[in-house]
Amino acid sequence: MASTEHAPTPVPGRPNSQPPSLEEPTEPTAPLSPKPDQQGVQPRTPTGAEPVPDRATTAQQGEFLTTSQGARLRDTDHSLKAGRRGPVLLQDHHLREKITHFDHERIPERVVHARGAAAHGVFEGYGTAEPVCRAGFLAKGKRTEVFTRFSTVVGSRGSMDTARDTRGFATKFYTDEGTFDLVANNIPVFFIQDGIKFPDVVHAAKPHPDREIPQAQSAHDTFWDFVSLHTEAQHHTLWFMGDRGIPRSYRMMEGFGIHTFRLANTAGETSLVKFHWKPQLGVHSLTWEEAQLLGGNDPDFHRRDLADAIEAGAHPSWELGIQVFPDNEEQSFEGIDLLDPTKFVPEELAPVQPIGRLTLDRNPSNYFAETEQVAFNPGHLVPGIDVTDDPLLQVRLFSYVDTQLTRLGGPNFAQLPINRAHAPVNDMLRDGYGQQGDHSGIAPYHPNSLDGGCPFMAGEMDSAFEDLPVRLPEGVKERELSATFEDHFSQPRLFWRSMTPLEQDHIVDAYSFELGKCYEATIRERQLQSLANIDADLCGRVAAALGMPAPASTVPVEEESDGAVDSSAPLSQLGGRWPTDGRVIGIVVDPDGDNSALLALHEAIVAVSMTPVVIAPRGGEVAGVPVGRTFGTAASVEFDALLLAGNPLTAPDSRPSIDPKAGAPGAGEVEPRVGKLIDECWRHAKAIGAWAEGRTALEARTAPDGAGLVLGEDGQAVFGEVRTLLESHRVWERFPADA
Ligand code: HDE
Repeated sequence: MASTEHAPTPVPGRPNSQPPSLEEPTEPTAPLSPKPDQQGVQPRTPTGAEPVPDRATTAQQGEFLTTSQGARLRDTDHSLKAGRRGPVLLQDHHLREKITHFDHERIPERVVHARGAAAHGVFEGYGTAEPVCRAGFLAKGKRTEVFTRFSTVVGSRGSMDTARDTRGFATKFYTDEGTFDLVANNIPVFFIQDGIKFPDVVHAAKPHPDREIPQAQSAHDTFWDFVSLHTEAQHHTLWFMGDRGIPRSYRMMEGFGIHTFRLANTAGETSLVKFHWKPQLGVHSLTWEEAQLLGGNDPDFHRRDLADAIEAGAHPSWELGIQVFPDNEEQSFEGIDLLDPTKFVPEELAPVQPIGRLTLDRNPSNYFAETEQVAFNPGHLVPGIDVTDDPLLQVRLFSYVDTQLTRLGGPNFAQLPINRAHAPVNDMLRDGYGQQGDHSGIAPYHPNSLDGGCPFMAGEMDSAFEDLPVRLPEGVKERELSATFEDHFSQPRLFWRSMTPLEQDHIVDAYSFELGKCYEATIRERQLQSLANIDADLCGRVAAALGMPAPASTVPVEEESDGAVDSSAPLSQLGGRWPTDGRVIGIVVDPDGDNSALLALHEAIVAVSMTPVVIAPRGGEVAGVPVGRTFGTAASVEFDALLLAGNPLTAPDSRPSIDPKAGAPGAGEVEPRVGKLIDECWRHAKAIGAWAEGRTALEARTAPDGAGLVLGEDGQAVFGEVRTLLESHRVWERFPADA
C-alpha cells in the first residue's frame, strides 16, 4: 500500500507535536483572517475612487456553516425527505447546492505539466544586472514576492513524482512594474526547435490513446518513434536519460529559461541573455531503483519533500544568473545559434553571472486555489526584458493564455488571488465569465472624456513596458528553419563527454531500460543510429544490452563544431560538497534498549535544519521522541541516511517479513525489515551510522570496511560524520553496484 503519512516528525515542544483531538469541538473557532497576500492588493478604480473591499478573497468568514448566500444551516448530514424513509425532496436547496457544486469541483488538468507542487517566497536583487537590464526588481536589495511551481511534464495530475521526465520550474515575480513569469525547465535545451511540433511530441510522450498506458513514462514505442524520427530531440532526451531526469528533490534542481531573451538597460542598449537558476543545495538525483521504489512507496515524494523542508525551516534557495551575449545581427555566439532552443552555451564560453536570490519560505495554504489555479505565461514581461525570435518561444507566446482560457474557465483568471498582479491594475478589460471586478466608471475605452480621460498612457518616465525596436531580418515567408539549426548531434556528444564514468553508466542503463520496453525493432534500430551519431561507445553499450548490432555513425564527427569546448564541467553533478539542509535521517531504535541520548540527538539533527525520523517496531513514543515510522511503514527510499541506535530483534506487532528482498539473516542477528533497510541504503550508496547495539545489525549486513559506514560509541559523533558524508550526496565509492 502506498504510504501517505510522512509528515515531518513532530519535535517535542513545537506546536505540531500536539496529538489531534479525536472529539468534535463544540465551540466554533474564530473566523479565519485574510492571508497576507490578500491584504491591500486592490485594483485601483478607473476614477480613483476608493476600491470596494474584495470579499471574494476572504473565503470562510464567520463562525457558522452557511449556504453560498450566507444563510446559516442547522444540518448538513441529512437530506430533506418526505418522511424518514421516504424519497428526497427536490426543494432541498442546501442538498442541491452542495451536490451541484461538488459535481463541478474539478477543472481540466494542464495539458502538460499537470502534476506539480509550489511554494511562495521572495526574490532579492543583487543590483549586478543593472549594466544590462533596467527591470526594477533586479535592483540591489529590492525584494519581490514570488510564487514558484515545479512539475513533471508528461504524467497526469495524480501520477508519481519520481517518473523519469523533465521538470518544470516556473516562477511568478509579482514586481512593482507588473508580473514577470520565468517559465523554465530543469534542462537547458528542449525537444523541438519549432513550436508547431509541440502537439506532436506531447502526443507521442503521453499514454497510447487506445489503452491509455503507460502513465507518466517515456519507455514506450510512440515516444521513441518520435524521438528517433526527429533527431533534434536527441539532445534533450540524452539529458533526461541522465540523472537529471530523476531529481532527488525539487530543491536540488537547476532551472533554465532555455530560450535567449533580450534585455535593455536604462540607456536603451540591448543584450541577449540566457537565464539560469543555481540551487544552493547543489544538483542531486535519485538512483533509478530509488525512483521506481518511490513510485509505489511514496508517489508524492517530491511534493512532500518540498513542503516538509519549508515547514521545517530549511528554506530552499537558488541564485538567478545570466549568461550575457552581444545582441548581434546573427543572434549567435561562438558558432552557437542563440535562437535554436536545442542548443545551450557552455559556461566555459560564457560564465553565469549571479543577479539575485530566490528563497521559498511559505507553503501554499490551499492547493487548488494557488498551485492548481496559477497561470504562468512567458509573455508576462516587465520593462527591460523582451523576447527574441526563437521559433519555439514565439509559439509559446500564443499557447499559454489560450490553454488557460479553457482550464480556468474564461478570460478573467488574472483576477484570481494567486494570479493577481501586485502592481496596480487598470486594464479596461471588462465582463466575461468569472468577472469579479466591480468596475466603476462608464468609459472603458481610450481616449475618453467621460471618465476624466482615465486611465492614462504612461510616459517615458513612468516605467512603461517597451517593445524594443529590433531590426527584422530580411527574407520571404516560408515554412523553413535556418541552416544553423541542422546540427543535431555535436552538443549531445559534448554532454556525453562531460559525464563522469558513473553518470555514463546511468545513461546507458536508462537507454537500455527505455528501449528495452519498446516492442518495435525498427524504433530501437533507428534510435541506435542516433546514438551512433552521438558517440560510438554509448551506442555500442546500449546495443549490447539490447542484444542488437551497433550501427556506424552516419555523420562526419570531425567536421562538426563542438562549440569550441570538448567537455563542460558544470554539466556533471558529481564532485562537489553541498549543504545538507532538509535531508531526512532515519534512526532505528530499540524501545527496550538504552535511549537516554535519543532526545538530544533528535534535537541536534533538527538544529542543523535536517529532519530526523525515528523508526521503531511499534508506534507511539520512545524516550519522549515520537515514532515517525514503524517497521511496517518505513521505506529506505524516504531517508537520505540511516542511523542504527539499537537492534530490536523482534517486532511484537508483526509477523516475519515475507518480502523476498529482506534476505535471511542469521538467527537473532537483525530483524528482517531492518535488514532490508540496511541492504537498500547500502545498495543506494547512502551513508549508514551505528553505535551501541546498532553496530551488531550493521556488521551483520555489510562488509566491515565498507565505504560510507560510520561505527562509533556516541550517537551525536556518528551523526556528525554521517552528515559530512551527506555533503557529497552519496558515498560514490560504493558504486558500481546494481543500483
Ligand atoms: Fe510549456 N506549456 N510549452 N514549455 N510549460 C505549458 O501552459 C507550450 C515549453 C513550461 O507550472 C502549458 O498553463 C508550448 C518550454 C512549464 O503552470 C501550455 C511549447 C518550456 C509549464 C504550454 C512549450 C516550457 C508549462 C500547459 C512549445 C521551458 C508549467 C498548462 C512551443 C522553457 C507551468 C499551461 C505551470 C506549461 C505550452 C514549451 C515550460 C500548454 C506550445 C520550452 C514549466 O500552454
